Amino acid sequence: MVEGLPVSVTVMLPTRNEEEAIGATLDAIPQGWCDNLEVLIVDGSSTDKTRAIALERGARVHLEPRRGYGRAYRTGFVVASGDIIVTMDADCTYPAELIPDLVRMLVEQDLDFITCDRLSMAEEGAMSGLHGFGNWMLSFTARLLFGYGIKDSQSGMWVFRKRIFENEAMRPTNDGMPLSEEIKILARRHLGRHKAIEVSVPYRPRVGEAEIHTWGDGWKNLRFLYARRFGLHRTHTAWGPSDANTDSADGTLNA
Ligand SMILES: Nc1nc2c(ncn2[C@@H]2O[C@H](COP(=O)(O)OP(=O)(O)OP(=O)(O)O)[C@@H](O)[C@H]2O)c(=O)[nH]1
Ligand SMILES: [Mg+2]
Repeated sequence: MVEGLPVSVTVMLPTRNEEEAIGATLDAIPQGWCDNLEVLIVDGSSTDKTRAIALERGARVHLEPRRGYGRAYRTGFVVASGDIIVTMDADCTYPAELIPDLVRMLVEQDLDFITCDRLSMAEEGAMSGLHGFGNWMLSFTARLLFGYGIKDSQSGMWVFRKRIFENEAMRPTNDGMPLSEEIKILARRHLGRHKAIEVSVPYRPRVGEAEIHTWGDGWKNLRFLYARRFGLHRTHTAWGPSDANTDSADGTLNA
């Protein structure tokens, strides 16, 4: 446990219908270890109780009705108030208890970006054989195409400084699941392997049902790697929130 790190941190979770897991995920986030901690849900118009449960627990909720995992992050990265951003899924899979240690590592080692590898320490049942193979395949392809040596290209837990996006080339372009591999590729390319590192963390079985479409998402991720490598990727929506988005922080959101 770390005491009083002099930093402001936003822990950000994209959510879409996670009522079974969001409460436990939020409860697992340690409190009181840094100057300022914002817990931010970027919700993609959940039709269940996700937003209500998050508000009940004091989290900030930003509503991003445009669909997509990447879309949620491309909004959240701009509206987050912290200087350091930590991301995780809202499904109890990532080790929230390690957040203070990871932030301390970022600060003390003067890093810009940490991505958390799940493949080395995944717990029994955390990843099906098919997902494990898909992850390996995508990570292998990413290593082959980009040579940046990331073990787990699909991990959704990153710890980084918000200011990395002041360089527009660092801003991920993909609105879907491929944003996850894209942000790591950009980090290694623009920040370098001394400032952008990978550490291994435990990974646990999911709580609640996933919306992931194994074959569809796997194919999109693979296709994106080639598109990004050969400059054929396109941005479909602009960086940052749209004016129509609502947020509990400014009182515009009605749960
Ligand atoms: N805002 C928003 N969040 C989303 C959307 N799609 C997925 N999410 C969230 O993004 C996170 C990652 O999605 P998951 O379904 O866990 O995907 P995954 O981790 O690849 O799949 P599992 O291994 O089965 O957990 C979860 O917290 C989802 O609730 C979306 O369209 N909008
Ligand atoms: Mg997940």
